[in-house]
Amino acid sequence: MTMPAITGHGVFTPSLSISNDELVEAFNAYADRWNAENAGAIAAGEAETMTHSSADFIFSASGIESRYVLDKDGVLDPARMFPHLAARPDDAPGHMAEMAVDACTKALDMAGRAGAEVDLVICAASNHERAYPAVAIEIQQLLGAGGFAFDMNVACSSATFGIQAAADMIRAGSVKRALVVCPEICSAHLEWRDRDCHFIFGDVCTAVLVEAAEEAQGDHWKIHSTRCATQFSNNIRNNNGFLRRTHDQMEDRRDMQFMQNGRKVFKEVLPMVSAHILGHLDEEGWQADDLKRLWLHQANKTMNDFIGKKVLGRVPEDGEQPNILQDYANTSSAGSIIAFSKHSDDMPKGARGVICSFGAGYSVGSVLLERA
Ligand code: CO8
Repeated sequence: MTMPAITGHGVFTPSLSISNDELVEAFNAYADRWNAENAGAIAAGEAETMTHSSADFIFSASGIESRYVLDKDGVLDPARMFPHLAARPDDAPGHMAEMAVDACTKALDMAGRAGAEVDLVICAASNHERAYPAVAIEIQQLLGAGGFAFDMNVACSSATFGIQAAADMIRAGSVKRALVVCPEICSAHLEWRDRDCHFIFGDVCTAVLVEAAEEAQGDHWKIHSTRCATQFSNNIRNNNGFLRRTHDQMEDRRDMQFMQNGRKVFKEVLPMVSAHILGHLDEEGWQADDLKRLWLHQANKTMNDFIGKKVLGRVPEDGEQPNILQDYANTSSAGSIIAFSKHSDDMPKGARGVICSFGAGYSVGSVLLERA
């Protein structure tokens, strides 16, 4: 059977970033304004004082130091706390398509391929700019790709689920060359006015090119096997579907943005992920010792430390389980692919590793790779 491979990868990183200190300064200014505006209700016991955020808390609870964003001014304006990202007119490329073309072009260049040689584009992300036409079809057109394209959404696991879909189609012979692209504009569905989560997310786009290993024109990563799993949970949820209207008032729109019960997610997802990776290795006859690198979903450093230790049976050595969340924060589906893209080129031929994403759904996806 055809062995699929990742032959190119690329990351689009926005030019703007927000440090924890900048973020906390804006949040605290917003909280002070809110407390002043609601002083009467607070005094009457009808509202609670909004508490300040803290850069020390953010770093110690998550490992995040900074995040990239498409717009900084709107997020840091205490009177707004939301990015300036106007919907694009119908005759202009969308924000997601623009980021995607940048990341895809990098992936194609690495693989020595042109857009016209691609016959499948999967735009896999945790939120899409519009319902239809599929963003993936716009990306297909901008790249001059053929074949077909579609959007998919499995929240943080979108990239690995997309890679499984692409790899399966290449094995089956229904496509020759697929781009799995993950444009994540998390800043536009994050509530920057909520102290519990305002620090978690950032914007980015990743892309991987998947084709038959025998077609690779240079170094590549054989996709030995993929494994996806889901289990319903409301602990990470966004209700912004087409049955809902968007309001400007915080009360009305809050559940139409990212909501989570972070503690529960932490507790419930950790055992699910380590068991998933160990089960996948076992099925393929791989040992944990075979893994030279773990490119994990980038949500929380403590979470990744735990998973790495559980899978390897020891504390991972420096570089074995690279984190990028200190610079990028949680970028949903893109996180594990950024880690892979930035921390894989040094590995020798024959080295093995696993990409693993996990998140809302719950969902977990793993991809077993070997350098070739
Ligand atoms: N500053 C200061 N103190 C704070 C702050 C803050 N900003 N926030 C909370 N605190 C305080 C709380 O008030 C609390 O104080 P007290 O104990 O006195 O009540 C204390 O800190 C502890 O609060 P928490 O229990 O909330 O804090 P944790 O230590 O649990 O850390 C985390 C919170 C970081 C959220 C942690 O629970 C976590 O990382 N959980 C896992 C989360 C996770 O993996 N989620 C995955 C979501 S991503 C996903 O699936 C994709 C979704 C789609 C993308 C969405 C894009 C927008």
